[in-house]
Amino acid sequence: MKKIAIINGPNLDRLGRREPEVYGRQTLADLEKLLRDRVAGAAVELQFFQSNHEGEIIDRIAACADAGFAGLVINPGALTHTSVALRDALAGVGLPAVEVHISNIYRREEFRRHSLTAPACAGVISGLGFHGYAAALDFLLL
Ligand code: CA2
Repeated sequence: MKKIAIINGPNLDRLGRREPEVYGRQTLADLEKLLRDRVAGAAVELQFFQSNHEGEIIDRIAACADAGFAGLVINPGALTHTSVALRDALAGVGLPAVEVHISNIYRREEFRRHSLTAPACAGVISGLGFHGYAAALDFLLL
């Protein structure tokens, strides 16, 4: 059984409730259903985690490594642009991670165009909405 964590950072619990023109109308519960349906019948266990707290996300990444997870799909939210601590956590665990952004961070404000966490990830998908999470999951299951 391959275990994959889907980690969402600050404010992503508000998905579908505000800024639908940027992030769409679907909620995190919709994302969970989409991904669970995608792996239905496969020997894959998905664990979903969202937190608005940097330290909790860092603790969860370490816990995933200790628990033998095969990889992480992570949307670090705004921590993408600010958190050396999160980058260090991703780099330190040695688990393959794919960074996902719902919006295309390269066509938005200047401060969103740089990711501190991306260099600690296998790759980045940005701007494809929920499809990005599905593609990231597919990659980790290859
Ligand atoms: O495009 C993405 O997925 C982001 O990671 C989303 C972050 C943003 O800070 C990044 O630059 C790009 C923000 C998530 C906030 O999500 C909300 C969703 C609905 C309503 C309010 C916030």
